[in-house]
Amino acid sequence: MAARNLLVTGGAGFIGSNFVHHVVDNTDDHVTVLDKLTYAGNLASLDGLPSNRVRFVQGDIADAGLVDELFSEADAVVHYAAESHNDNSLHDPRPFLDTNIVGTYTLLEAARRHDRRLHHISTDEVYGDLELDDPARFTEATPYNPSSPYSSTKAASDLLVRAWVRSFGVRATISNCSNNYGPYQHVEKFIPRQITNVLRGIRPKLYGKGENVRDWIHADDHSSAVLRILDDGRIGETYLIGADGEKDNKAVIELILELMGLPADAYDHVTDRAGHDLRYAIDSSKLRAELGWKPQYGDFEAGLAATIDWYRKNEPWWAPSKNDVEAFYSSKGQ
Ligand code: NAD
Ligand code: TDX
Repeated sequence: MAARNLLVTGGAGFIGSNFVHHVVDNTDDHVTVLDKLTYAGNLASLDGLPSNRVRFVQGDIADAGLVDELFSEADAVVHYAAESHNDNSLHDPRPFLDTNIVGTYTLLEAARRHDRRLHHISTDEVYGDLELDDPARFTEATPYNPSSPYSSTKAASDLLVRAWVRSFGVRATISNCSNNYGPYQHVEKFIPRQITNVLRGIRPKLYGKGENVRDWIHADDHSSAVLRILDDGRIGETYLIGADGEKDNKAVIELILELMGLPADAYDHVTDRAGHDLRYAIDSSKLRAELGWKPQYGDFEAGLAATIDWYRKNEPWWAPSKNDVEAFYSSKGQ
């Protein structure tokens, strides 16, 4: 395939920056990152990438003029930018509406004007949650039933994409992925919070009883799936991305403690999240059968050990956010 100019929104965030590294390592494509650098964006996540392949533009996806200019220069757009943290959405939902809904609308209008291929990144949380003892997993046919302000704005953005495909012929695809882990994840999120707590001598914090199940996938596997969909996905289709990684939160916190050389019970139970989704689980058969994708990081324990190692070696990357994040959580008894 000829080298493309990709516009990647949210490319200074966790999954977006992993995708930019993946593109540079696995294709000849050039990348322009459009990122507002909110508290969640970190330019250091793009350190070491070649300047003749990756360009950074600071800006808001809801800035129609800037978006218009960048779309005119791009062959295809991969849209990661979002307000992404459920706990923040319970505290202050407004930025979630502005970025996840109005921002996505702004990109869709530009895709329509410039007739550009757009891939929209979304989450399994749009489907709500499953019971712990339910053998079912989410599929592309599962009805939308989001629980939190975050997941409801992601659901809204998915529905806007579908409407712009059907009404205006925009060439878009959607993927809904399960919980990602790996390097460059903000310390507000579950796994990096616990790893950096241990590194700081703070006890890890488990919400409620910790029975909630998440379906973990390495961020690099998410990236390879997105590239497959961008290359060969059918326009207008939704693909679920997952790697059969279901684990309850208690098991994950115990594994982190063991891998870091501490007793498995050296953590605190704290106030549960309001409306806390019980279980997510993805059936990714469609993506695997149609596009021949499969995950490379089959061993969660090995992937987690490598992630712990990354946080050990990259304290300057995460240290500036750590105190503010812990102050926010402790103000809520978490
Ligand atoms: P993140 O919070 O780490 O990164 C989001 C990035 O978007 C940041 O760099 C931020 O500066 C940027 N951004 C926010 N508002 C912006 C705006 N208005 N204009 C331009 N840039 C803006 O999030 P993440 O965990 O990397 O998630 C990326 C995407 O993947 C999101 O769409 C999220 O819904 C989706 N997703 C995440 C997960 C997960 O496990 N983290 C799972 C499935 C889907
Ligand atoms: O300190 C904590 N203790 C704890 O028990 C934190 C921060 C979280 N938790 C629990 C809540 C969840 O059950 O761990 C689980 C994972 O929490 P998060 O990392 O906040 O992720 P989650 O709410 O599951 O959402 C994530 O996956 C789907 C991403 O943040 C979303 O952007 C994505 O859409």
